Amino acid sequence: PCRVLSGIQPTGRPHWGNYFGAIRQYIDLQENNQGFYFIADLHALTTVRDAEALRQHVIDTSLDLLALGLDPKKATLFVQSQVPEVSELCWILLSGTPMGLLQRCVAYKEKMDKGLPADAGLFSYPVLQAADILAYDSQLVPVGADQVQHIEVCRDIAQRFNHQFGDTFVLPNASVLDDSAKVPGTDGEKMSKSYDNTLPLFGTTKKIRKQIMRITTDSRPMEDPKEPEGDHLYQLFSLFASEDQKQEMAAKYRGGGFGYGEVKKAVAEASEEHFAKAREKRLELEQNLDYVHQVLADGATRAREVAAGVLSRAQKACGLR
Ligand code: AQP
Repeated sequence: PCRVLSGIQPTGRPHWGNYFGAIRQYIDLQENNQGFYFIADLHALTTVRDAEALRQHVIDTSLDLLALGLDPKKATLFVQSQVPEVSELCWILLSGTPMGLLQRCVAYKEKMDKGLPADAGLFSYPVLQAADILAYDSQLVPVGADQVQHIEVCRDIAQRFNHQFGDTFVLPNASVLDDSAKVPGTDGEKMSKSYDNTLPLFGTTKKIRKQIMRITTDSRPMEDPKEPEGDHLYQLFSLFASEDQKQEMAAKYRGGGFGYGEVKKAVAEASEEHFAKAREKRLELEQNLDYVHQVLADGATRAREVAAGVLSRAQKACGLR
C-alpha cells in the first residue's frame, strides 16, 4: 500500500479534464492504498473572492467527488483549510524556496501571458502545494500533466530541506495517465476553468449537449478523409470509447464522407451513459448534506493527526522547537 494524496480546487464545476486526468485516478487508487484527497480551498482563494461562493463551491466539490465514487470508508476526504498545520509548514518551506524556482513555473507564466490577474498567492501556489503533499508523507500524487512541474518543484523543495536539516520529508512521485494527461477543451486548448472551454460532469443533459455541439471543428468538406490523431473531437470521443470503438471511429475519419455532427452525437451519448450513475448519486447526496459535513469533519480529524506529526518533525529539524 502506498500513501496517495491529491487535491482539487473548489473554483467551479469540475470538468472532463479534472475527471479523466485526476479524479478517476483517485477512485482507482483508493483501493489497496491510503488515499488522502482534499478540496483545495486555500488555493481557490487566489481566484474566488466571494465568501458565500467559496463555501458553496466546497460543498459542491465534495458532492461531486462522493458522487463520482470516492468512498470515505476507503479514503480520507477533507477540506484543506481545516488542517492549519499545512499553512504553518508552508511558511517553513517558503523560507527556503528560491524565487527562481517559482519564476520558472509554467502554470503561473501561462496565466500571466493570458493577462489573468496574478497575486503573491498565485506565485507561491507551488509551495503551498508542496506543503500539502509533504504534510502527509505522500508517496504518489495522481494529477494531470499540467501539475507535473509542480510535483518536481515539491521534490526540489523537500530535497533542499532534507539536505540542510537532515532527512525529514518523503519525496513524492507524480502519477499521470498516458491517455488523458491533457484533455482538450471545446476549442482544442487544454480544458481549463479559466479558459472557458470546459465540458462539465454534472448538469442538465440539454445544456451539456449544447456545449458539446459547440466543440470547434475544421471546415473541410465532408467527403475529405481526415486524420483522427490530433483532432480534439476525436480525443474527446476516445475518453469514453473502447479500443474497438476508437478504431471504428478512426476508420470513419480516414474514409471521409461523415459529418462531425455524427461524432458529437456519439460523444454526447457516451458521456451521458458514463456519468448517469454519478449524476443520480449526486441528486441523492444533495438530500443528505449532514452526511457530507460529517464525512468532511471525520476526514479533517484523520488528516490533522498525520499532518501534526510531520509538522512537528519539520519544526524540530529546523530549530523551531
Ligand atoms: N485538461 C486537463 N486534462 C487533464 N487533467 C487536468 N486537470 C485539470 N485540467 C486537466 C487536473 O485536474 C486536477 C484538479 O485540477 P484543479 O481544479 O485543482 O486545478 P486546475 O489544474 O487549475 O484545473 P483547471 O480547470 O485548469 O483550473 P484553472 O483554470 O483554475 O487552472 C489536477 O490534477 C489537474 O492536473
